[in-house]
Amino acid sequence: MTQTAARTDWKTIEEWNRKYIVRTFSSQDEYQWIPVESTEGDYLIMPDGTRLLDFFNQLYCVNIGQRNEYVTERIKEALDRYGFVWDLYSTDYKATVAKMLVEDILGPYEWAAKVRFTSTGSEAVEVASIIARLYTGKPLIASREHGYHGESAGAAALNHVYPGRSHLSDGARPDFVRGVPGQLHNNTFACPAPLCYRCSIGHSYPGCKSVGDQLPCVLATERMILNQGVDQVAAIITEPACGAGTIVPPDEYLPQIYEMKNRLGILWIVDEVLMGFGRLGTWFGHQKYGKQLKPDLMTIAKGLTSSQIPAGGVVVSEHVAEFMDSVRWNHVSTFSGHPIAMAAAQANLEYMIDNDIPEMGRAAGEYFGAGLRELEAKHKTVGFVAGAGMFWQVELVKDKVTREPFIPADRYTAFGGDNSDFPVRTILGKCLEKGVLLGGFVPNTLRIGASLTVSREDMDKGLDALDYALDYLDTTV
Ligand code: 6DF
Repeated sequence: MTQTAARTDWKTIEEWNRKYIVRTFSSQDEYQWIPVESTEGDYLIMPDGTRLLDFFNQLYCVNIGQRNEYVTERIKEALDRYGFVWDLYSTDYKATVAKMLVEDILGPYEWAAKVRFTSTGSEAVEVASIIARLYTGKPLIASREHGYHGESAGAAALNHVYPGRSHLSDGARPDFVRGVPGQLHNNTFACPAPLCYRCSIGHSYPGCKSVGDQLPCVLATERMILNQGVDQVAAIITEPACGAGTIVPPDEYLPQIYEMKNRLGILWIVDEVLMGFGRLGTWFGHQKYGKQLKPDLMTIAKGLTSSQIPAGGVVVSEHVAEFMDSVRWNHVSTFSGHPIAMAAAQANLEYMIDNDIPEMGRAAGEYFGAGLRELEAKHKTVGFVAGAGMFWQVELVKDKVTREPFIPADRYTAFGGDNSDFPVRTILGKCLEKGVLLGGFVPNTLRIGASLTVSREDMDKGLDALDYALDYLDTTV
C-alpha cells in the first residue's frame, strides 16, 4: 500500500516537501517552508489557524477571491461529465468561453474574432509570438525594458525584468548570476520602458511631453524598430502596465505606441495575462488608456479562471483570424481548452459579468489608492504612488527630493547575494507582524493588489499594516 501522509500530518508533508521538490527563489538552505491548510476570499489559512491577508493575490491572479462558491459548483458539475478530451473535440464549455470573450466581453470594442486556448500565460505568449511571426513572415518582436512575459524559451526571450529569465543566483555569492545559456533574447530587442519615476533615457515626466509629438520613450522605441528594419519586425509586445516589473505608464504612452504601430505597419501583442479581467478596473488593462486601442493579438491567463483551474489563451483580431482560417496550422497542446478548465473559465466569466467585477475593482482601487496617497504624504520613504483597480506601484526612497533608492541598482539588481537589505523585504517582514502579506519583487518597489472583491475592512487592514511598516522604514533613513 503506497504510504500517503494523512491530510493533517504536516510534519511528514514538510519532510517530503524539503526532500522531493525542486524549489525556486531560494536555495535549499535558504528555503522557508510555508504550509497552507486552505484558502478563503483574500485569506490563506495556515495549519495552526493563522489567517494571512494576501495583498499579493497570490501572483495577482485570484481576481474574484479564493474558492468562489459559484465557480466551485460549476466545476463539480463538469467533473460529473468529463475526464478529458483534447482540442480536436468540441465541448460546450470551450465554445461558450470563446463566444463570451469575443462577443459578450470584447464585442463593444469591435476587434476580437477568435481564441486559441492554452494552459498558462507563458504558453499564451509563445503562441501569440508564433502566430505573429507566421502571419507577417517576419522574425523580430520588440519588447520593453522591465517587461515580463513568462518563463518558456520564446516568452523568456522577451523578458527584461532582469532576474526574470529563469536566472540562477546565489545568496552566498553576490557575483553569481547565470541566465539560461542559449536562451537570451533570440529574435527580440528591448525598447525603453515608460518608467517615469526613474526614466532610463534621462527625461522627466510631464516635462518630457514638450520634447516633441511623441513621448521620448515612444520616439526611442520607433527609432529602434526602424533601425532593426520594419521589414524584419513582426510585432511589438507590451503589457498595459508592467506587472512583474511594476510600472504604471503615463496615460499618453499606450495610445502613442498604438499610433506608431499602425503607422509602421507592425502588429501589437498586448499581454493581458496579469492585467486582464478587471485588474486595473477595466475588463482589460489596455482599455483604461482608450477605447480606440485595438490589439492585433491579446494574451490572457490568470484572471480567465481566477486561477481556480489553470487556463490561458490568445485572442486574435479579424485579419489575423482570417489568415489562420485560410491555412492548416500544425500546432498542438495537449491540455488546450481542457473541459474542466473551460468550465471554470465559463463560470468565472459568468460571475464577473453578473457582478460587474471590473467596476468592483475600479471602485476598490479608488478607495485603496486614496489610502496609499495618504501614506505617501505622511511617510518620508514613499516617493511615488501610481495604480488603479487592484494593482499599485509604490516607490520607496531614502529621500523624496533626490529620489535616492535604497538599492542603487534598482530594477537592474541581479538578485545575487544577500537580499535582506531590500526595503521590500523590510516592509514584508513588518506587515507579516500584522498578518498581512505585502511586499514586492524589484528591490525598491512595492507591488500591491488584493482580489477585486476585497472588502473595505480588509483594505483598511492592509493600509494599516503598510503604515506600521513604513513607520519603521522611516526610522532607517
Ligand atoms: N505575461 C505576464 N507573471 C505575466 C506572466 C506571464 C505572462 C508572473 C508569475 C509574475 C507576476 C507578478 C510578479 C512576478 O506564469 P504564467 O506562465 O502563467 O504566465 C506568464 C504579463 O505577468 C506571469 C511574476
